[in-house]
Amino acid sequence: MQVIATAGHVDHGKSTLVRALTGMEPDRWAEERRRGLTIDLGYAWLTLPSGERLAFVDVPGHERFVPNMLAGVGPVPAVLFTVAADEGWMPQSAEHLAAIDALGISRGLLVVTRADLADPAPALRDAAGRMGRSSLGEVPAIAVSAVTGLGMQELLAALDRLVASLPPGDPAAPVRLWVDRAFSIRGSGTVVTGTLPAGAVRLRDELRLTPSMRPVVVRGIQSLKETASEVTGVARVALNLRGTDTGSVARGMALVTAGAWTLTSVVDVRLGQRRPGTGARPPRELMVHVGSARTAAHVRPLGGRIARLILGEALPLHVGDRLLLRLPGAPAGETSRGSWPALTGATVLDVAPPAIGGRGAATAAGRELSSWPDRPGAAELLRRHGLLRRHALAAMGVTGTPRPVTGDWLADPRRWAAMAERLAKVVAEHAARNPLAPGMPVEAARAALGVPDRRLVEALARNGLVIADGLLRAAPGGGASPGPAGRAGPAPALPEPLMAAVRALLDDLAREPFGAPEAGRLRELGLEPRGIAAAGRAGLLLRVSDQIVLAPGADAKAARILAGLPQPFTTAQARQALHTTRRVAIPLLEHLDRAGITQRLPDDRRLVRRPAKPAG
Ligand SMILES: Nc1nc2c(ncn2[C@@H]2O[C@H](COP(=O)(O)OP(=O)(O)O)[C@@H](O)[C@H]2O)c(=O)[nH]1
Ligand SMILES: [Mg+2]
Repeated sequence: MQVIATAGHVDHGKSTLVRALTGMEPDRWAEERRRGLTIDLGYAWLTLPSGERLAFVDVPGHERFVPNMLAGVGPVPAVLFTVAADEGWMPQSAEHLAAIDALGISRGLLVVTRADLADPAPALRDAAGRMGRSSLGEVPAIAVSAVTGLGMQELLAALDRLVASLPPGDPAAPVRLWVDRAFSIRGSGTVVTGTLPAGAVRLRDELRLTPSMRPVVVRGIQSLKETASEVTGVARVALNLRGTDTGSVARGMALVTAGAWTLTSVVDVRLGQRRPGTGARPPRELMVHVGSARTAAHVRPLGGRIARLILGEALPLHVGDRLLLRLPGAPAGETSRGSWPALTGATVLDVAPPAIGGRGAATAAGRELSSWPDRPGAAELLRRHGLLRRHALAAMGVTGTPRPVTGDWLADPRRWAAMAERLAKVVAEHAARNPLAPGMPVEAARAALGVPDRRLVEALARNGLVIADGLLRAAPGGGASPGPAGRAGPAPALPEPLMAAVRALLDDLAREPFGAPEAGRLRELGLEPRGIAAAGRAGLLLRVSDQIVLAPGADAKAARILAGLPQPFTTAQARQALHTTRRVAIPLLEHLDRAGITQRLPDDRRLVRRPAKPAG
């Protein structure tokens, strides 16, 4: 199936043509039929000679109903453009063509109607020329008369050729069904209709209703009045919904696949290029039309053809979506040079744009976006955002995402490398500011980098940093931190006053290896617990307990001495052999127990279980 919208000035025979082709009445309202005037969208369909089915969305041609016309043309891929032979090109002919052009619709037919009333050739020539300069380009043109039947067979054949040439919808695409009608049927609840451009809807599918994103369940499907269990775009569909009441559904809302669209009220766009007066600045307020939706938008120019739109209502969008921008209250048709046209198109470049600060940032953003293609991909979006979750990128409408850096996070390679560099710097700075701290808390590093997830910090740390107990520091041998190569690998540089105190302590210990300094001596040297811990981590001191500090290797030396005693030995024997006091001997023996060098027996005596590794 395909769907095509009519277009053209009021009374140029659109509804008559649809009626003649389909045998159905597109003007649904009594008022429309009484006045012979299409006010709202009408729907009708036929089976073409080829067997292919074609649905029409018949639009109003009167200038008062332009928003309804746009809601009909918005979601369809092709148009049937009518011009009356006896009237020729008229204001709404121009306005409809401008809308088609702004939406970028490139497929269609020109039908010169009422050919029984005047020679169709001049109107045809004129219209074909104007359409040729629009997104439609050169399209097949046919003169018809609904009264005499002239050209109707030819028109059917042309429609068949057009339908055959239209791209089929991608059945795997996410669903976005713009609601163009919503009503209730007694006994079956809410029914919405719309043009499904792509994707599939099945019975019992759960979809989201924008903008509330309320879940609704499909409990009935009809396409062209036939009941179905599944429908695939392109199609006209009517869905019976559970989970909502009619009062809460209206034209302009959309039924969307959960998680597949970004519901956004801020977008960065490239304004349509087919506008006269290239120097014209966009107005501050515009109406935005997309699908069957319309909303007011505040326009912030970002330089060149790039602008940020702040939408009055959130819309489900993808990058690459085409918007129609309408100047509210502007006269139909094209406007004079230098002023902004009544209708222009815009291409959505970013559906979740970052906040922009001052003028300089705006100009930079505009410059960056100017270089983007109309359908940005993962590379462009990641370059701008740095980091994006995979599902967020999918909801922007980008498929084929690159490999995540961690979890479901995707990163721009250059930004990622810069972040790794910055993390190393932040950690080094933290170490310099807090020489006695065992490392930088991961959470603090996350905040300093301004990244949203600590897993990212962990992934970034893989390059030259280590994390232990939630603390980040330079990896030994990682080359990130210069330092003397001690027995425990390169140690972080310690501040000079601390180093001086450590040297004095090691001098004491060289004379009396197990004569751990008393609290008074430590105070005298200015050695506090944090300093001792830092020197311990640097391998400059051996921390036996919180109070007992010895030179590195003192434990191995003690083990060798104790191995020379008759086994098992008592604490007193050990204390004498080591020439020390109980204050040092007991924590030192417990330290050796923990290291598995000695074993404490139930009677408090000990055995040396294995010779200690040679010192050094
Ligand atoms: N003589 C003649 N009148 C036509 C033809 N097509 C439409 N009309 C008349 O033109 C008027 C407007 O037609 P309608 O289909 O409502 O125009 P719409 O506003 O474009 O939908 C009606 O009075 C039609 O009967 C035609 O081919 N020949
Ligand atoms: Mg009509």
